[in-house]
Amino acid sequence: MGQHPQHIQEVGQAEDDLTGAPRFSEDELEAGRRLFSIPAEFVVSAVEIAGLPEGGRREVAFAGRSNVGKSSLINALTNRRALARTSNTPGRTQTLNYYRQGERLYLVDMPGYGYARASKRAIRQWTGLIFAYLRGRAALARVFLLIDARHGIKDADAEVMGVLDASAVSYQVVFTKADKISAPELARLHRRTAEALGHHPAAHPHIIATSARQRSGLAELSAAIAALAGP
Ligand SMILES: Nc1nc2c(ncn2[C@@H]2O[C@H](COP(=O)(O)OP(=O)(O)OP(=O)(O)O)[C@@H](O)[C@H]2O)c(=O)[nH]1
Ligand SMILES: [Mg+2]
Repeated sequence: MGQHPQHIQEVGQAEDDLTGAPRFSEDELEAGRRLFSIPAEFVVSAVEIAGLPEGGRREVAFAGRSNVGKSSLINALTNRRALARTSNTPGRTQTLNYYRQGERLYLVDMPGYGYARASKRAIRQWTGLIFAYLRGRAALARVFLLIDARHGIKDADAEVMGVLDASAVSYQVVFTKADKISAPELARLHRRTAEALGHHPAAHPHIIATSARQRSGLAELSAAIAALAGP
């Protein structure tokens, strides 16, 4: 089944918690608070890989289907209402947007995938950019793969997971819009998704459930990001 004991134990720990959030120590949570107490700053919007910043910082990217809540989650994490542009209309973010967070880290807001109503040319351009970035960015410490809590993993997500597995890029699932479903539904989704992740070698076994609207799960996600930024 591809599930090793450590995986089962970690998932089991999180299952008691209705948010599905992994448990972090007080020190880890404090590191998260400290990192995000520094104001984030916009750096660049890149339309091609050649336009990405160089210079030794690590980065974490927020990937997911169109409209899943990537930009909203970045705003919630950084405590800014409109650092990243959000919209009801899918396809809002069309470039790789870099935000400096503290001394060592970039947050990267990505265009959404799986949005069928854009022009063929636009879809080709975004998809090319997304996949080239995910496959080949050495500075990328982890991809946070955002999954809408109402929908779970869709085909377009599974395709991206396959690419990340094949490229050995570490990724972690983050549920968004947890405010839209009940606690038992969230617990069920968590179990089902954790089981699916057991088949994906590059997937982190912990899932973090968030709501940008209710500001839930942000402390845990901040702690996970701070751990990647290093001391
Ligand atoms: N209920 C609820 N709605 C949310 C939440 N996060 C985002 N939304 C809504 O979802 C819609 C899309 O949010 P965005 O943050 O723009 O989504 P995105 O993934 O950046 O979308 P693209 O850039 O188009 O790929 C907006 O109408 C948000 O208000 C949440 O936690 N709860
Ligand atoms: Mg966006």
